[in-house]
Formats: sequence, structure tokens, C-alpha cells
Amino acid sequence: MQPRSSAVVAAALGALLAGCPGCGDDAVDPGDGSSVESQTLLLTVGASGLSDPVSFVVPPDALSLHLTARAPGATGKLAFELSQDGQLRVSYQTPATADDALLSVHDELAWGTPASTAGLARSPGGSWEVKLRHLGGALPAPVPVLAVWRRAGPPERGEPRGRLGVSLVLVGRDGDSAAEAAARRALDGAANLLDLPIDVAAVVHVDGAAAAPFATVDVSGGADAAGMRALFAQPLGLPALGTLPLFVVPRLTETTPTGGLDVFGSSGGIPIPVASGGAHGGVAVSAAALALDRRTGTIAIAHELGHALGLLHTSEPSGGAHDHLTSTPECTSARDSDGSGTVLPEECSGAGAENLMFWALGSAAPTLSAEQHAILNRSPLLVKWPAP
Ligand SMILES: [Ca+2]
Ligand SMILES: [Zn+2]
Repeated sequence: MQPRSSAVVAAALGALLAGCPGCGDDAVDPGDGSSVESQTLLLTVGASGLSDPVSFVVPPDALSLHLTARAPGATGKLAFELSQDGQLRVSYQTPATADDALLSVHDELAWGTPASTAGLARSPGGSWEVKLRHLGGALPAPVPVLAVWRRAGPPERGEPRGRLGVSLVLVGRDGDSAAEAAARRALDGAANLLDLPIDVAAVVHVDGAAAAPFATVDVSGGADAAGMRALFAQPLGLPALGTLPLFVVPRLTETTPTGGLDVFGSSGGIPIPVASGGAHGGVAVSAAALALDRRTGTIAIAHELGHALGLLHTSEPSGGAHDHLTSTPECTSARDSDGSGTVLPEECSGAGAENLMFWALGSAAPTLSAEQHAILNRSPLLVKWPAP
């Protein structure tokens, strides 16, 4: 398939941002044989808090399907309810054993498949029905939902590959060239860990007064943290499609019941939206982590990019929640030998602490399973969209 005009891509994005009914069917050749197509759906949430259903059809050779709902200023939580060929796939009440996880967030909601063993086994091709739920009251206007699917290339091209383009956003570094060099070195290392070619597509500096609010970003609450949402949504003039924004901020902290602590990185979502510029469109790592040593910075970036492309933690800190992949070991609370309520890497040796997506930095040389690589390689974020 040949590249189509960038005007078509701009139309699809405009439809997401402005809500343009019927706009936005398009296809772009990423150069690896696969291609992305998109459709913008408009959903109106009534007083019941649940929208009427809207249907769309995904071709049988689709490798992945991602949905993004963007509702700036929404105060309640957003969630999808999704059916494929008449069978309920996802609801906001989805239990932890669901085949593809669902996160409920403010402002902007992204969901993607495959994200699990069951999702990998089932093509996203078919007839889909999407409903949008707003937990906390009606939304005043129709909400645009961008559906993006990536189609396989010709069979002789083999497994999907693609390349990841990263937009590097250096916040509060005041022109420190060492910070950019450290970020680029860590990105090279992350490309090796993820087995994914990574290009730096753009470098943006945010300095002075613009950087002041982000000197320390509190990531408590994860993707829904107000500081994270403000960081990702600031207007930077970045291409909205085709690159993944990586923000390097001076310091990231998290508030816990026992006090505050520094964290190395945080992602705007699992996965993040395909189109950036919204409140969840990026990942953040701390300059402190990058300055610590090359290994720490490399692992921090690779781990957050893994989230951005759809990978969950193999085990959460409590040991009570895990990804839905059969290929990754689970570390359960039975391993909490000191009774701290947290399963630490040293307690999970041989039970997942060696995986890149374990919740905390453990192994000196973390790895990914074949299933995790397959999820990364199918992401529509790996498809290069032409510059507008
Ligand atoms: Ca423990
Ligand atoms: Zn994580």
C-alpha cells in the first residue's frame, strides 16, 4: 500500500479534536508493510451516564485496535464498554481476569488490544460496538472517539516490526546539553531492551517560567495525577501523530501513606493515546534517574515505553494484581516474607523480578517474554505517520 496524503491524516486528527462526523477514514504505509486506518466516532452521553452504542467494522487482517476518547474538562471518570461480534469484551466493571485491561481516567481515555494472552489469540477483526460511560454525571457535548487499527502487511513480510519515533521534551534543563546526551544514550539502551528501533524525531526544550510548574511532578494516582495531565497537555507544537512524547522532568515524586518518595518514571496510560497533545499523551522520566547511572535511566525509559505501548506490570506492589499474560511469572503476596504488604524485587527472585515490567527496578538485565514483544510490535504507535 502506498502512502496517502498527509491532509487525510490531518483530517482524522481534526475529527478527533473537533468532532467531525463522518470524517477521517484513512490509511498510511509505515514502510514495514503494515498500515493504519482510523475512523472517528461521536458518542453522546445522556443523563443515564451511558451513551448510545456506535458501531464500526475492523478488517479481518487487523493486528491491533486502539480507541481514544478525548473530553477535555470532564470532571467524572470515563470508561468504555466494548463488544466484538455481539460478545461483551470490556466494561467498566471488568474484573481483573478480563482478557484486556481497562483503565478508567479523566479527560482522555485510551484502550488497546492486544494486551493479554487472550487478546493475542483473538484477531480484533470483526464488528465492534462501543459505548462510553461517564461516571459522575452527563457530558455536555458529543465526545469524539478515535478508533485506530493496524493491518498486517503481506504474509511474506512476516511478523510486524515498525519503528518508534520519540519526541524528546527536556523540561527545566536550561540548555544543559549533558541532559539531552544522557537521554539519547538511555533511549539507545531502551531500544535494545525492547528490541525495537527508536528514532528521536524531535527535541523540544521547555525552560524558564514555562518549566517552573514542573520542577517536581507528583505522580500519585498515576496517569490521572493533575501534574502529569498538565505536563502532557501543554501546547508544544509537536506532531500529534507518529511520535511518542518522552518528557524528562527534574524530579518525580509519589505520596504514599508512609510519606513521599522519588520515582523514576510514569506513563500517561496503558496504552497511551495514539494521538498526542491530550492529558494522557506521553511518558515522563526523571532527570534524577537519568543522572544516576546509564543502566537506571535505560530501564526507566524502557519500562515506561512498555506501558505506553500497552504492557501492564507483571506484578503490582501488593502482589495481588498481575498482567493477563501466561508467559510472565506472578509474584503473589505469599512471597511477602517480611510481611510489609509489598512484594519487593528481592522477594520475587525467580517469580518475575527479572522482567522489565515488574513494578520496581529489580534485575540488572531485565527481559521481556515473547508475548510482551508481540504486544509491543503490534502497536499502532509504531506506524510512522507523515508530517502534516
Ligand atoms: Ca515485603
Ligand atoms: Zn510501571
